Amino acid sequence: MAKKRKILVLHGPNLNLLGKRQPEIYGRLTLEQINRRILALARELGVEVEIRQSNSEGELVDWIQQAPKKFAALVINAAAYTHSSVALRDALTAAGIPAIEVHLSNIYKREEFRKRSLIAEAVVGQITGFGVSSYLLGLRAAVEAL
Ligand code: CA2
Repeated sequence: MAKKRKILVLHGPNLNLLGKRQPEIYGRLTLEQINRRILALARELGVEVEIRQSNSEGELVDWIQQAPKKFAALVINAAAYTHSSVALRDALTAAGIPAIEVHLSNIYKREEFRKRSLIAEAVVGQITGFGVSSYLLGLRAAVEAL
């Protein structure tokens, strides 16, 4: 598939633990189940999606830097790095392709430190608080941005 129909979905640190702990905040779906839903929607929308997860800030930065070569847009749940990472923000700005920020929980209804997203100014927009639907809405927004 041509690059213009390819979208990269990135999951940040600890999201590999989904479904095992804190279901009251993050829901009961595992990351694999979330990924299956994303891939099913991608098929419906006629786009190709590649999904990656990393606990490492540097690896996420590398993937974002390389993204424009292969992908037309990206969807990112930067998890805890949302609130701390100037490196991710700079990488998203430099990449120059549309990025959609997503969160399972509503980061504005939680602890004070979660209310600040350092990447927010580097993305097209943010979808927060809709569980797995945040990713699905994020994918739809990324397709709109293509
Ligand atoms: O709501 C979201 O999607 C978050 O990005 C999730 C991050 C959190 O740091 C952000 O503030 C909001 C945490 C992901 C870790 O998920 C876990 C899942 C199960 C058990 C422990 C952590």
